[in-house]
Amino acid sequence: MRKRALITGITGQDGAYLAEFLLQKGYEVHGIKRRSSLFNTQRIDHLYADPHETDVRLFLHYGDLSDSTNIIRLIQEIQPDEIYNLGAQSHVRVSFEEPEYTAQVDGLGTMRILEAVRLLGMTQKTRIYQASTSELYGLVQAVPQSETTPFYPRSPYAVAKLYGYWITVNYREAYNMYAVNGILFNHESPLRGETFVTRKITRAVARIALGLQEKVFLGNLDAQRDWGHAKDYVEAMWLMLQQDTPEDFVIATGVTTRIRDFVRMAFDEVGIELEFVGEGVDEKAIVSKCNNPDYQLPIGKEVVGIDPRYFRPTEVELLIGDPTKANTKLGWIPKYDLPALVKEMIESDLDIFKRDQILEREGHRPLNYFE
Ligand code: NDP
Ligand code: GDR
Repeated sequence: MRKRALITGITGQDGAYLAEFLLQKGYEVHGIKRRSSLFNTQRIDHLYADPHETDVRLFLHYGDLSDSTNIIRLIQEIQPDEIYNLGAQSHVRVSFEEPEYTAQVDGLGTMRILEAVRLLGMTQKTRIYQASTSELYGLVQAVPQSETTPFYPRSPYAVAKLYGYWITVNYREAYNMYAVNGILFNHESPLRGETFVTRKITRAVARIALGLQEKVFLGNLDAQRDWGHAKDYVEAMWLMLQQDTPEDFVIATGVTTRIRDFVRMAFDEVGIELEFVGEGVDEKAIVSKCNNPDYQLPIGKEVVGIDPRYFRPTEVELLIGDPTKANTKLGWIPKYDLPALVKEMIESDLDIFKRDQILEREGHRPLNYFE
């Protein structure tokens, strides 16, 4: 029998990579998408086949994690063997602006999935993956952070995810369910949302190099993140649901990098060397060398500035994960390192914005224009 998976958040970065991964493994994949006034399935359109064709294995359903009745009905109809709960208001900065909604979806939404499986009598049939996060560690207690490091969340997002983490553990213990937390550290890709820092940087570097944008404004350049590739991380999610006993795992690379150094690496990728000058909100980055004749940026040109709007009321300064348990028990070893990730993201954004450059030259409004 073909396995059936249900993915919440299938239209997001991880949902898209996971759907592709599971389809390749032969699964029938069901995804929940939100109703939106515009199409929101761009990341999975290449996987979607006309429902009238034969051997269709990807199905999309309208739904929302804030709607219990919808969640219960979908789980009942689909009867999934595996549920991947990836749906979330996933932006940490935004969670300070929308704390209640974030708690509804990221916290209670997790409980809705677990409770639906319990109410429907499916506790021994359906395995559940909960998208937990390194944001749970928050204020540094110890490094590197492992499955036993204490949590100290630093944002409404992290507090909501803390509830999601513990309600998953509780349902596992109370009802003998196969429900696990993947404590995933930051993972990025060309499909990363445009307002997360890595993608914001790679988009800006591509646009600056192509002469479509003057400079980019960022927030805290001193924060350190353990960045991996989303493609590697969705494999770990699947592995976590294939074990004999349900357990929680940290998924990370074990290498941490400052935001400032990610900026430097991204500009390096297009042959532009930077020098950072000034301190705090007065810090900026200027071009110190331009080795690429295609991108004519003058020495001394300011390409990065600081905008305090991007600072967070409480920040997570240092994340560095210890993936030993995943390495040994799951046999999970990431294939990408940070330089390969940066290269792939820059190449993809250059490709996107070269198309915009052509449109602009021909007097049309670029398709991807927004800051
Ligand atoms: P994205 O922001 O790219 O995707 C989030 C998904 O959730 C989108 O499909 C979004 O739909 C959907 N969603 C948002 N609100 C709701 C709602 N109310 N009901 C149902 N679905 C909703 O996140 P990622 O793919 O990067 O992350 C996936 C999960 O993993 C998230 O839970 C995130 O918090 C968590 N996580 C991510 C990490 C990372 O580094 N990427 C690290 C650790 C954890 P729409 O497309 O319509 O907005
Ligand atoms: P994060 O990712 O908060 O770690 O959450 P994000 O890329 O938003 O921020 C990383 C760090 O960069 C600093 N920063 C900026 N961030 C943004 N977004 N924009 C800026 O201009 C900017 N300048 C500096 C931030 O202050 C922060 O320190 C991500 C999300 O995917 C979560 O859903 C997930 O749980 C965690 O990763 C692990």
